[in-house]
Amino acid sequence: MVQSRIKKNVLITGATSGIGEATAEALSKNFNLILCGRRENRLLKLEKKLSKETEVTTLTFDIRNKNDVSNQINSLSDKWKKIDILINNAGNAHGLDFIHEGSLDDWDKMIDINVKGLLYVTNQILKLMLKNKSGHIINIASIAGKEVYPKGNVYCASKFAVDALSQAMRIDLNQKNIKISQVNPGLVNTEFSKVRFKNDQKKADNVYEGMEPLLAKDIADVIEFILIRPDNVNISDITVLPKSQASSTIVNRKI
Ligand code: 8X3
Repeated sequence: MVQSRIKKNVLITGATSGIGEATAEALSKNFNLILCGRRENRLLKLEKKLSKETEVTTLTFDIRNKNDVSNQINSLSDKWKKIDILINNAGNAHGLDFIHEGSLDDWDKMIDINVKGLLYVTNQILKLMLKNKSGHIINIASIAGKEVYPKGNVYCASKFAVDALSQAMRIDLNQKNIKISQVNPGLVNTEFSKVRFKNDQKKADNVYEGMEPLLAKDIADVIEFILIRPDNVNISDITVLPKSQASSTIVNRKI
């Protein structure tokens, strides 16, 4: 008889849409899920759907609020506090403007969510992983964390920070049996551009015009691949682009 293995617990931030939601779906066969996000109704809907596949719980919080991050994660039962995997997915772009024309509010949001929020969550989860003496963190960065592009300034800076933090975590946690991986998506058709352009659907559509972008599921599949490697293997840093994208700015568009 094949012995059923105990499923690992995965906590996903930004699970209510895009790459986070697709990752929750992809992992629902073989992992238990802690779905985190700001939009409770979406979390509950996803919980209901994926509960047919696996054990699911949800935490509603905004990663910008360090007290909420700490209170919510600490509210988990002991069973769920054995977090084997953290997927730091929550992140956004706000605006696409020259550095001399950017909005301070947009800059605050990107740094608060993409950098500080990731740190608040990681800080809490690492306490649990260190107690358990094992763990795996996957940071979702971006090609924007590898190359700066015109008007990308602060968004790129926030993703360069994630890149630095992934490297730093890998170094500082090297002796702690905690793996750190990073995935850098290129153009993915999610709510990303709609948020960046403040619900201007036309501007958002232009980003993907004449080319075939990645789907959230394409990134979710890569995340799953990283997670199911043998324990001794770490995919440390991987950039995933659509076929038609050569760099942040070079895209083969059929227009
Ligand atoms: C998303 C990729 O190139 O739109 O992080 O900034 S890009």
